[in-house]
Amino acid sequence: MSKDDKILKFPDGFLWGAATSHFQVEGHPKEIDGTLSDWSRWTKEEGRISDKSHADQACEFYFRFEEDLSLIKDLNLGAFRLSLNWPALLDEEGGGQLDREQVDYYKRVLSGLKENGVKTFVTLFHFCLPEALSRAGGWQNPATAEAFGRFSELVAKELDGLVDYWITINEPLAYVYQGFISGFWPPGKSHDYISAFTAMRNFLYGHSLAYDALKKFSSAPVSFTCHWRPFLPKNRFSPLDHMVRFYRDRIFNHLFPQAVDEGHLHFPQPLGLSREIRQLEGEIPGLKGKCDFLAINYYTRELSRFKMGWPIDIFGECSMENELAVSDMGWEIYPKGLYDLLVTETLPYQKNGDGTARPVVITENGYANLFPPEMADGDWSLSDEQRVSYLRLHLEQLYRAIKRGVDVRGYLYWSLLDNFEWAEGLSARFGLVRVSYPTQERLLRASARVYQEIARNNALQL
Ligand code: IFM
Repeated sequence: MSKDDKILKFPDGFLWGAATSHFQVEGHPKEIDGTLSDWSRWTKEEGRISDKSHADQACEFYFRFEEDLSLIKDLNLGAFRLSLNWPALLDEEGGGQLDREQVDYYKRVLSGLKENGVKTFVTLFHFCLPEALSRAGGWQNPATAEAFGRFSELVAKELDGLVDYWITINEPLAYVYQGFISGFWPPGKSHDYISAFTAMRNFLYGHSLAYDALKKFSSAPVSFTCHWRPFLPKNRFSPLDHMVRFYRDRIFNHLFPQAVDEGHLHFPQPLGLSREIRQLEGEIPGLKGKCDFLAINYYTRELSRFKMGWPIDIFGECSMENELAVSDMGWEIYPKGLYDLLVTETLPYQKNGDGTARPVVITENGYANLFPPEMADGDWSLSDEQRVSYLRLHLEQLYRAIKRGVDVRGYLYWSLLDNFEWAEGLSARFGLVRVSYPTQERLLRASARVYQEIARNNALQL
């Protein structure tokens, strides 16, 4: 291997960044009494969060963002992804306006980033609904999509110029899966496929409305993120495991981007034989082609398997038996999946309707360890070799894909900080930066220092 082979140089202008979302980091004071959003209520309900923690303080980003902006700068990051707290942004007086104090807060955060030359990625829906909309049926109700469109217009008017990339909806299929199939997230339904498919349709409708609303005021590119997961049959000799793999892949990975590109929703057969599902199919007016860049979140693969039972469930289940090393989330580490999805599986979505190329951004990728929330001091977890290895292996695959001609413009590590990991609470730590929750002390992990160098050199040294 020559000296040059050991340094993987990324394209000039490649964006190195980190991602977060509001509920997971903000510790927003309005969330504390549990009435603002579905998630603030959910965290107060018995048995919802596995380590019994909540997000009332989280990383106190709402109060400490200046410190965190300095971290972003120190780490040489050129991009940062955050999400807007839709519930907190709505004016309590009603009247369909935004709360001025909250708008000012986001303006300060975004201006701070831009003053440091950091490109801003802003997500409009990252899993949290205003409580009133949630009580009125949430994403099962098209009124939520319409409210989302109106909200998007209000923020676009306010934040135009401070946002470089818009993301309307984060991981719609992960949300639908957890909210309507596993039941681990609000609204807590389990194996309710009709509600899940109804929510998908409304997400598509909401995305279309939000896209138009943003475009009225902003020239920044707009997309949604896909949590992309390679599905493989648990037993490659089992036709039933292959069948399950096929349906899980079609729905989880392809349904949303395909519907956006085609402008209408259709489910693989035999789902369309059900009258209720058939009614959800068809054109979504105005949706076609509303995606300016492909935003991919990638973590792991899934081994799918058939499950005996009646009625027969073509979606089967995810096998709990792993074949590769796993993170503390139980997620198999499968860097090659990132390469495969970039060079093969997402190819149809890397083109606009007119055949021109649609660029790709990796909007999340990261590794979690579990440590109890109350660990405050000591040398725990600063030496995070597994995260360093995960990061490097994935970047190597990303580099290979770029070399093969895939137009990837940036990579955002999930996450800048340890934060509130939904049903897993504060224990699942994804951060480059360790957060000690009782004290809120931030300390750079080894991975942060490795990433800092990669970003500085725009290169990965093997
Ligand atoms: O923490 C989440 C994030 O909110 C959405 N994507 C996956 C991450 C890790 O589970």
